[in-house]
Amino acid sequence: MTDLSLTPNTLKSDILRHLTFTLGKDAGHASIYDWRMALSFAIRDRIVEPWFASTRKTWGTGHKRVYYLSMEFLIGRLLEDAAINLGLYDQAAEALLEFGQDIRTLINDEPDAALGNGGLGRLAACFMESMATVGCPAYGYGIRYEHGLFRQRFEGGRQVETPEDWLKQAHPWEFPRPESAYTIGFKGHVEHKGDTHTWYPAETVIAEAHDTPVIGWKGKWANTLRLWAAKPTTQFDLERFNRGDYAAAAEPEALARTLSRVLYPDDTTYQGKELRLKQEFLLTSAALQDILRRYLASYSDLRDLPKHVAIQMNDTHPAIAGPELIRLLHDDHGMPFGEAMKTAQGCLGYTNHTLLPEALERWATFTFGNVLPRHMQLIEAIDYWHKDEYHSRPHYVGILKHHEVRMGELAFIMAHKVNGVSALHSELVKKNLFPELDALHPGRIINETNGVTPRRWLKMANRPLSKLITDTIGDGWEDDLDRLKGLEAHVDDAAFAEAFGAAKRANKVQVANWIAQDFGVKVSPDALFDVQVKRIHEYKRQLLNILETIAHWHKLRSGRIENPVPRVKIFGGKAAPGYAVAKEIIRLINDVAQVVNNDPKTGDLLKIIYPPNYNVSMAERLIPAADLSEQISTAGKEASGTGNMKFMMNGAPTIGTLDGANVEILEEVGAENFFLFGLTAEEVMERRKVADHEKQAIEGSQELQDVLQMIAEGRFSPEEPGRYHGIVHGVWHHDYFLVSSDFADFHRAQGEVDTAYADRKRWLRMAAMNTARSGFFSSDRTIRGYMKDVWNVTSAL
Ligand code: 26V
Repeated sequence: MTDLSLTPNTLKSDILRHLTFTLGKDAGHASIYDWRMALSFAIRDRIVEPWFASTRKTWGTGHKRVYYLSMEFLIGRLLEDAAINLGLYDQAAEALLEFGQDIRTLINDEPDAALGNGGLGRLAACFMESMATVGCPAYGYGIRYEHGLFRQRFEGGRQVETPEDWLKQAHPWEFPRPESAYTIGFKGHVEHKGDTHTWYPAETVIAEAHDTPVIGWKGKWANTLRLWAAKPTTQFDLERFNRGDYAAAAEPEALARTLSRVLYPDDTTYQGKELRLKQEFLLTSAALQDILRRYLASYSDLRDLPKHVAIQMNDTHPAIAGPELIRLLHDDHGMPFGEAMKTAQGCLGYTNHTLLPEALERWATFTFGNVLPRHMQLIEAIDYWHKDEYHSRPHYVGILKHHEVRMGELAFIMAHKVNGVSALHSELVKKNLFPELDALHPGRIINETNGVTPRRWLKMANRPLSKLITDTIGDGWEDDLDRLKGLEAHVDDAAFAEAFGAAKRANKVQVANWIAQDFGVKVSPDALFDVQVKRIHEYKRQLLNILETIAHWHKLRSGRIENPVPRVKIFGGKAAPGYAVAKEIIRLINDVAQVVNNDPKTGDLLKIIYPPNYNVSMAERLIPAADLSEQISTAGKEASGTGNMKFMMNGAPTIGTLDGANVEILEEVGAENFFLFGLTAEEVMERRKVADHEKQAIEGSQELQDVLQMIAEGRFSPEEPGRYHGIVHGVWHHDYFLVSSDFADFHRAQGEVDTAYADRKRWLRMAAMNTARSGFFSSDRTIRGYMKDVWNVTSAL
């Protein structure tokens, strides 16, 4: 075996070798980009061995494999994560120093791979890392979007989107696999002869694999993230080109590539666009063809597929996996339909990530039947089979309703396990989303509470705290996060508490410097850093947060607060480009920031910062510097949340509602370390029935009245006083998300935050308790849950 002993010297010579021979650059003339690529290749070389070893072992032992199908993998930067998991970070830093290079500069030069919208995509990325860490043999399957999530700028406070182009520079982590390519069909017609069904697609594209190795903690195991790029089946048309028709000659190529061109940026409303359906089928069909090819290389009886293959559908986006697997088994391999059903169900699991009705995928049967004619027939057959098998009353339960294909029902019926992503959410999936199907299939719906990888979100993102943790309880916590409990014994030790505070302060100083440099606002690192970062959505209630901020400002300026606690309110997040209300809220936050940040009366006591283009890297910067985690969604609406877990791990107490995983965070951390407010999910349902709940709530809170009045009068938009009439009117008359009803209690809870923060000893204890009790929220725990309850697979380590 090649000797990959990892001394700084070999790393150093490998960096130089790659700089010279891979990049063709001389050290004297190399740019930051060149050095970053050279370092990335040197690190990647060290991933390849464990990657091969893992793959060989899985083939050798015939271990069951997990296939995670997801339209989104929000992986962010990979260099630092890989270096840390391989234990190579310090050596790399040292080697680079000898070349006069700063490793941080190189790390920050890497584009942030934003192949996802938010929570669902980031969860998939955390799962990939955890599956590698716990030694679960797995492939992630996704799409290699040329353009990830758009970049966000602010112009006059308004969001402006520009295309993202992470692939403009070479991506050092992937291996193109042109030999792993599959034909994907669309449209056309189906011919039936007896029991044989043949689909003749009218359009075809090629899905070509690009593999990125995913290395687990300490490099003990590595899996593959396989992303598909769409390519034309018909090559460049030379004849047309020679005739001088240059545009037409390139047309098939351009059309095919459209399929993997861009990530859909709207995660709030489902739109029923043909291109999106094609993307979903591209991912799913390519994945399933790849899975069957791999299976048939070792086994021949397809009925045994569930013994060796577990396929997880990340939401309904790959739910076409059910019919596609049946098509492959039944149409292509001649398995009887009923047996194909059972086989597919044995393999498939479905995770639901949202209850919001507008985000549930429902395709018009017309669109669906046009794009995927054979799958449309199979869905009718599945629906019929299910009704027949379970004697369900047709008008109650079904996939097809009102000329639509309901992907949630399809995924449910095709899966042997369906899961929600937090305890509360899973109960609501049973009660509100699939009550009839749950009754027909008791036990199929289970819970797997989300988690996040502590390697990226604690070890890597928060070095000062990681060091303190290791100094206090030793190492080993990184892949056994329950050990953080060991910190509890120290929370009342003044020296430890101060060290905890010092770690937090170091992170805050970094953020304060960045804010000063990039946004020209001076903030004090001793102020309370209050952070709300996530996609902008009405249910997440950034509006509640900014309204309360205005109330606080109003109180401050009128001198009604004794010994005020200085606060920095930090917002971050993108709105879907077509989501007008969300964009209004962004503009309001920016307008309020303008006024507040320039108010000499309040000065350093209150600052509002909204850095544009929130992404994974910005999260890694902000979360370790947060004192307070804002998790204030209308109860019953946030499926889980995962940011909430990252803040907790990094020692930021939550101000939050009883929603999603907040419920479990509260349970773990204890009420004394959590700022709870707001209506419960049940109270929310009741409250909405009150005809004028908005009016009642607003009239019950002088503060809220004043705030709405100030906005309505144009206090924050003097050049256009009517700018926010829509928002104000919404709170008064169409407050579906109950901003008004929860305002007063939120305001009260924020006051308690101030009181707690002013008592330094109490605050540090709370903060440390949050870290100490966050072990449950490691995605290793989540993955082990899926392995046992859904996938029936063991660790290969
Ligand atoms: C929905 C749609 C609708 C159709 C078009 C494109 C598209 C893309 C993404 C989505 C995803 C919405 C669901 C989602 O992101 N849910 C979030 O999942 C997190 C991980 O489980 C969870 O923590 C968040 O609470 C939940 O909002």
